[in-house]
Parts: sequence; structure tokens; C-alpha cells
Amino acid sequence: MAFKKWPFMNKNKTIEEKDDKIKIIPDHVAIIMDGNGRWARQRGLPRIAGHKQGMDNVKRIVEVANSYQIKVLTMYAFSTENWKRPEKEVNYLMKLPNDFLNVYLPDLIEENVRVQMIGHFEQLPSHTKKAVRRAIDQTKHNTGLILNIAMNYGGRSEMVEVVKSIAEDIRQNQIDVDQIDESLINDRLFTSHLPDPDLLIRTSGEIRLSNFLLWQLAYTEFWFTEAYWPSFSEREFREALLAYQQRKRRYGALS
Ligand code: V0D
Repeated sequence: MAFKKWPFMNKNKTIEEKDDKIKIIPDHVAIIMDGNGRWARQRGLPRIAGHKQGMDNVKRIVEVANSYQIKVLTMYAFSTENWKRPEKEVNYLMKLPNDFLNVYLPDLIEENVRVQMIGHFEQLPSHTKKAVRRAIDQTKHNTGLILNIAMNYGGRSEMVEVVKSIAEDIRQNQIDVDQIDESLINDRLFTSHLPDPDLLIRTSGEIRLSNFLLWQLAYTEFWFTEAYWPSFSEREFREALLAYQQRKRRYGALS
């Protein structure tokens, strides 16, 4: 039997119409993977145990994203502010790319995933750079999901570098002030080769941006969940994708 039409339920859709099929897939999803420390504390474990679980969850969510044919998944793994954490924790975090890639790089290659990175690469420890460089190189011809890891990334510092590089070009008479426009700025961001994120997910109940992709998120849809990153599963991901396809994106215009 058909369900009675109930105008105040689920944006005027009947339960039958409210299908949970995901039809509109975002090209680019960005994730702030918060709550690893709290996940650990809740279980009486050290913070690094949370980071380890968080690392394994990166792989699970990469597989989900790849299966939905999402094109780019940008994951905030380490910010320019995270250097202020205790030295022991920072040292542990800097080993994670190598740990992750030792275990998962063969799978990523098999699954046609392409690894890329945004952020200030040079200041990373050399062992970290070596692991990441190898993964980028070994997956550079892959055509599936782009796994874009944001490491030593900060939105403001990214913009500072853009301003400096434009100023330098002007000083050297390479460009004129009138030539500065949005596309010139865009071309100098870490993400110049990528579309802007369609959907931003932040886990662990914090409702803030924390210096992530400041320029690129101008028209992005945001979705927040209370789940801690290690507990963020395919179910929550589906929920975020369902919410996304119900949004009406207008980019400032009228519908
Ligand atoms: C720690 C939760 C995967 C957030 C996830 C320090 C914090 C686990 C990577 C990774 C981190 C890096 C490079 C790469 C592939 C994967 C990672 C860091 C932290 C940076 F090519 N997890 N992960 N990198 N955490």
C-alpha cells in the first residue's frame, strides 16, 4: 500500500519517494578527520592509538569513495598548526604516511587510486617525504580516485605564498596589477589542478574550518557529524552524500 502523502515530512516527499539512492555524486569531497584523540581517550587508550585507528579508517573511506566514483578525496591529515603538539605525538604522526603506505600502497595501486599531496612539503622530515614521494610516483598514471592528502597544510599560509609569488612576478615585470584575477590566484594554489570541493565533511562535532582550504571552500556544502573519525564508517559517509544531493546549490544566484 502506498504511504499517505504527509506534507511536512522530509521536504514534502512521501516515504516512498524518499529513496536512499545516491544519484548525485560530488566530484570532490574534502574531510577534516577530527576526534582521533577523543576516540582513544574514551577507550582508555593513548592518543597515538587513536591516530593508528584513524589511519586504518583512511583506507576504508578511500575504498568507499572509490566505489562511489568520487573523483577527488582531500583529507586533512596534518595542519601547519599541528607542529605545536607534543614532540612525541608529532614524531608519531610523521611516521604514519610510511606506515600507511607500507601496508596499503599495493592495494591503492591495484585499485587504480592516485596519491597526491597538498601542503608545504619541504619542511616535512626526510623519511616522511621519501614515503610520500614514492607513493605519488608509483601511482601517477592511475586514473581512479585521487587521494589528496593535506599535510603541513594551512589555508592562510597557502594564501601568503600566493600573494608573495604574485608580488614577485610584478616586481620582475612579469605581470601587471590589472592581470590579477580569481583565476590567476587559483592557478597558484596547491589545488590549482583540482576542482573546488563540492562537499566538506568534518567529524567529531566541531563546527569550524580550522584553516582548511579557505579559498577553495567558497561555495562548498558543509556536513558535520558527531562521530569520531575512527568510527566514521560507510554509513555516515552515505548519510553525508544523501544530505549533499538534497541541497540546492545556487552559487550566489537565484534558483
Ligand atoms: C593522523 C587521521 C594517513 C588524522 C588519519 C601526519 C591524523 C591518520 C596518512 C597518509 C594521518 C599520509 C600520506 C599518504 C597516505 C596516507 C596520514 C598523516 C596523519 C600525516 F600518502 N593517515 N594519516 N598522514 N593520520
